[in-house]
Amino acid sequence: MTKRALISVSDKTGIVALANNLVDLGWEIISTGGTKASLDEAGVKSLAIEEVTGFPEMMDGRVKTLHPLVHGGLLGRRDLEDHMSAMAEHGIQPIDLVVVNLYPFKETLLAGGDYAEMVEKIDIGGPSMLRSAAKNHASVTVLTDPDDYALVLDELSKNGETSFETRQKLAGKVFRHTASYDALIASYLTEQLEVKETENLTLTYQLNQTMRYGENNHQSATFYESALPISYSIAQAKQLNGKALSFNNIRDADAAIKIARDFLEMPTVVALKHMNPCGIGQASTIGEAWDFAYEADPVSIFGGIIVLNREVDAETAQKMHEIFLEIIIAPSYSPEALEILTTKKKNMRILELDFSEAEASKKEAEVTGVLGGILVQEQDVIEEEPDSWEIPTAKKPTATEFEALKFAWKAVKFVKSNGIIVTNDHQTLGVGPGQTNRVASVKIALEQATEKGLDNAVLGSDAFFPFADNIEVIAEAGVKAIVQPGGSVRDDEVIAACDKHGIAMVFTGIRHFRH
Ligand code: 93A
Repeated sequence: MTKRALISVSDKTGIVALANNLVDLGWEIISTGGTKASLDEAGVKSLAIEEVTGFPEMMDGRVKTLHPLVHGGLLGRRDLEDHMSAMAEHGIQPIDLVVVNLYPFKETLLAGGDYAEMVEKIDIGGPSMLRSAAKNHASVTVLTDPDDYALVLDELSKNGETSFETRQKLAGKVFRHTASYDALIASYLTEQLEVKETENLTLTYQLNQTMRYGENNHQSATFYESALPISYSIAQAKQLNGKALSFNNIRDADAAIKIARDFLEMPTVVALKHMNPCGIGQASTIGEAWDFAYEADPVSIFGGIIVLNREVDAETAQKMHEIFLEIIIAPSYSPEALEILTTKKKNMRILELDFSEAEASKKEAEVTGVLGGILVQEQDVIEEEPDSWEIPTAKKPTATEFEALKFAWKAVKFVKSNGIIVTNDHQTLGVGPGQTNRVASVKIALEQATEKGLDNAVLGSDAFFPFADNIEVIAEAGVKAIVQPGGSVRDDEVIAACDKHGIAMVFTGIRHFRH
């Protein structure tokens, strides 16, 4: 019996060639309205769906393929006598190949489609045919992606049929495709209501790339990006030079980008190592901001991840070229800068990422994994109100100190807990990340900062000081202003220690743990 293929596609890429090849192989083509128009135009013969169902397409196409003559032809088991006789009794002819891609829901959403348009883009007949065909992959081949057309044509022309393995693989792809399609519709409809994203998260991710390895080279790893891309995320960065990004690169780059987007008001350079900032520098030019970020910790920056929030000029490129860096990310590079950076540095990863649409941190969902589950929380975003910070100490911060305290508070949020940072008003001077007791973090940050000199230096702590011992260490180093959330049962002792040493201390009332 003549084999039949049903083609009903929104994305018409490659279908003329596919249909032509199928006709040459002796197949009969059935197609729906718009698809048929494309095939007719190209001179490829096909049967209109109405000729198969005996029913007109109706309700603006809402009902076109939802018919037992279609679904019976897809679902009937070829290996069962009673299925075959039911088909014969009802005049159902088998359909052996389905080519369907769905209404462009995501594309319409990205293009700003209004609510009524979005509702019309909910495909019903397409997913139904895909499910029927995929369920019956014992006999039916199902194509959702133009990239797979060549493989199927190749098998058909060589063997007259596709292999079970290919049909099974394509069926799996169908359910991944419809699952993410449905998840996107679910998020869209849910978003219309004022519901917390963390309670209604529909995971709509698509494959971005498979990395050579994960955190270590015996771990395999894959990067999925959100089905609705964020323009300023690492997944969207354009790589101009160097080796592919590794698992650790992607995490570090993401962490650095998140910091950079909170410092957009001035030229800023963020240097990051192992998920912690090792230098943040802010200035009136990007070159000077680089100097500050570099001088913040010239040791840790070696092999670091650098994010600059303004175009990289030749002078800045020259300075960066002199040391070994793992990744550079910036909105753009002057041609000379790119030339300098790539000279003799084939491997250095240089990426372009447009920050123009980035805004300061938003309450996007943040996902982490645990064995057997995932944890979802909002990003750590809260409106900071320096004007209403409480100052419980006798000494009040000077205006210069207050500016530095604001900078320190913005930066310490990105340091792993227990996180301590020493800064002036435009540059980090010492970072003490991730120690299991706070006084150890204080010591690390102060030791680094002391080497550079403590001019106008202040100290920020991501969470309260549980004991006054921290203040003794800070006082001994000579730092004169502190910002921290407050709220410890021993706040009185901590305030008393500050008063004893003439230190000004600010309570923000907000904690910024980052584990
Ligand atoms: O509105 S639908 O859900 N109703 C249907 O019965 C139906 N059958 C196929 N949309 C339906 N389709 C979709 O139409 C396909 O999934 C494809 O996206 C599109 C192709 O239509 P045309 O060939 O008219 O361009």
